[in-house]
Amino acid sequence: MKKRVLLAGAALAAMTVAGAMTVSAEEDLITVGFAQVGHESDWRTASTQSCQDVFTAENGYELVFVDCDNDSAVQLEAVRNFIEQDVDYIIIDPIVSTGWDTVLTECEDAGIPVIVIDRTIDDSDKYVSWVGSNFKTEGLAAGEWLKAYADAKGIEELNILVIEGSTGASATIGRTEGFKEIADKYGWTILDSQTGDFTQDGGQEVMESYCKSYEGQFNVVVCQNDNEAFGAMDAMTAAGVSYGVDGDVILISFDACTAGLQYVQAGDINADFECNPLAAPFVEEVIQQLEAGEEPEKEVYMEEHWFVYDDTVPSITVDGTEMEMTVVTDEIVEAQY
Ligand code: GYE
Repeated sequence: MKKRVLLAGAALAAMTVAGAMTVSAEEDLITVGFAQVGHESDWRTASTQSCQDVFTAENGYELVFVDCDNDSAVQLEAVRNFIEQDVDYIIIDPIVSTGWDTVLTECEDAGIPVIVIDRTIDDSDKYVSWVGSNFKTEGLAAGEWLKAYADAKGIEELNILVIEGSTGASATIGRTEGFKEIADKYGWTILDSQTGDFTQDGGQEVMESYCKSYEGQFNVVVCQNDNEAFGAMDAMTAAGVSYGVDGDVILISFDACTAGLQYVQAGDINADFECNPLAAPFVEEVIQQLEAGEEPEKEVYMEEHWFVYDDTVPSITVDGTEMEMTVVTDEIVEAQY
């Protein structure tokens, strides 16, 4: 199954992979093509960095990295180019969760194992392994924390605005479904739910329009990633709406990258549900298992934490499991990606 690109001889000295990287001669490297979503968020930057740190020549890899700029057509094309280049392994972080079976069949026919990271592929199982997070659990956790927090603060009515991530992304679908399940369970009102495309600009734009349309009507804003929350904070500040632990609006976010946690520590974001982007070491483990002829796990879940400003709610129960809420400290911020 494995095809190794053995680079030897002067003729190969200037060979170019993906038209971008020149690989040196006389090296026996495992080539890995990575079709990354884009560069929309802090989370994404950390994910890209994680892969670039792990798949180095020193570690025995040639990484062919393609930033697909949130364009599904570009991503399919990138995967087909990897097949053409006959790479050893293909990593895909799928922009959207559907439309994959044909191209994954092409990978299978070419004998190239595919490893999916982060977002899921929901209409094909022609990949070796998936390494990522349970987005629905993240949404459920946000909802259960909100319930416990509102009870502790004596807030009886919750009127919620959601800023969703990119449409069709499994991260968006899972977080939306999980949170909505809890909102329905407790009879909360979700006033509106629009996409901010996982970007700061998108979050700001949606929040600006929410501040006009729902002036004085909302007391919770749920942003499906930190960058959207940054944009939403700017929009609320401009509109004279206070948020965070001392404000009128409870602000919830996902990802918990460094800057997000700094806002939690400052009390501007009330709670931040981590999504761990450092998947590359686990992907490498999968590749090494395949190299050794072993069968890797089909699904590998990342470890994550739920972060808060203070211990108003020390723990929550999600799907019957008690989960601790972690108060952000300097050490946590410094250790975060
Ligand atoms: O939450 C967001 C990024 O797919 C989990 O994509 C990822 C999401 C992450 O742009 O910041």
